[in-house]
Amino acid sequence: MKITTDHIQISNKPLEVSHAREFNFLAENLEKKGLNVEALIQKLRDFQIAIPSWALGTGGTRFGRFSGGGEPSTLIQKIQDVGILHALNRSSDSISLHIPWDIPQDYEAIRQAAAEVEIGFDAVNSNTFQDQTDQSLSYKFGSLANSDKSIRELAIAHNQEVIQIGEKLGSKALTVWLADGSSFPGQHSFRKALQNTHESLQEIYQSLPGDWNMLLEYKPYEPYFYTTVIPDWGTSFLLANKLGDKAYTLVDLGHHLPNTNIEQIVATLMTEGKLGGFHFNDSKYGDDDLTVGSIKPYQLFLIFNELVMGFEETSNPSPAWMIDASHNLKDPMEDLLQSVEAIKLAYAQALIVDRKALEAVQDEQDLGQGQEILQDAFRTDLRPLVRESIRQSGGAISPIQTYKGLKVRESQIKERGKDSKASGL
Ligand code: LRH
Ligand code: MN
Repeated sequence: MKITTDHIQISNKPLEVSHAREFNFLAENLEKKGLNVEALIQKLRDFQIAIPSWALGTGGTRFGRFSGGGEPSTLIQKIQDVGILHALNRSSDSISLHIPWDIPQDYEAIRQAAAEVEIGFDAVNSNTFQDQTDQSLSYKFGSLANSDKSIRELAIAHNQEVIQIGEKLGSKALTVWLADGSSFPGQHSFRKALQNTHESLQEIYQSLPGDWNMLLEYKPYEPYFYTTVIPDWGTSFLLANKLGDKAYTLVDLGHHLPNTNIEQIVATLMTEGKLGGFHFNDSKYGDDDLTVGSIKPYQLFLIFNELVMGFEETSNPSPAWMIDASHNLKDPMEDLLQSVEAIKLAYAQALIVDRKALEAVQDEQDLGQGQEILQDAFRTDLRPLVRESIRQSGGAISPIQTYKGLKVRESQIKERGKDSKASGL
């Protein structure tokens, strides 16, 4: 199914009057606060979030998987689904591929399919946490960190192949999430594992094209349950510094031990100019990969508060914005539309924080007023502003309502069948 401008205009018609009333009321209040509403809208229109190819189907857990039907079973169908999201919210202009789950067979056809729906290719992800059917050596006990040099070389070669695939599609970054670790004390030498990882990453780093970045994703546990070789931001940062200017740390919101202050990690990485990207999702306990903003929306706001300050006060380059979620229960497309909206809302809230006032009360240690200033922004309903930014970009005033109204899932099921399955987790 392809979403046309007619689809958008017809579905926007009944919402235009109420939207205009809500937006004009909000815009008036924001201008009274000295905010430039047009500038806010432009920033929101420019803010694009990459969609993970592996989240367009129904994810599962080890206890079960309940497919919703009509899943994209080919890379072209995945690209078309991201095209549908982008047509609805004009905020998802690229797909992030995972190799080998999404190895292109016909590059020209893939590039053409993407161009037809106005999307590009964001960071490509390597995968040395699963053995492929024809694989000679196993990653069971690790890949880049493995004590066996031939297994490390296999994993290095895989990452180099992923870079070549990304180059043919116009990607500009390689994301390395290393599952390597141990599940029992005594299983491996922490220092040798880290040294092997550094040396392996150095070889991959040397294969990076000049204008590419390497994004090092950290995670405290799973699939191993005693150690992970890159468990936290500090180890990722340490390696990124050792590797060079093109290496950065990637922050997956679900990859933190309970109650970790992620907004402080973001501030520290930006101070060092090493914040390379995000995998947005939400979680209550572990790496739950839930809808962004569904559990801790205030934390998401505080993270964007640090990002907006960091853009003004540091030289950290603009990070790669990506979602990384797994949809076990909701319709994956609805879930992704909700996640993109939550991210844009948090960004909008951070953009209206009265920075001057906040800085002044911080100097005066007026803690109460500091909270008032932040929560005034967080508690301002900016949904009409986000909707207006999407409307001005030719999208749907309510992307989810339009998605449901157009019965997209029903037509995907008719077209692809109830049992079509997407490759991925
Ligand atoms: C690991 C992770 C990583 C991906 C995978 C799909 O938990 O966050 O980013 O490779 O999920
Ligand atoms: Mn991730």
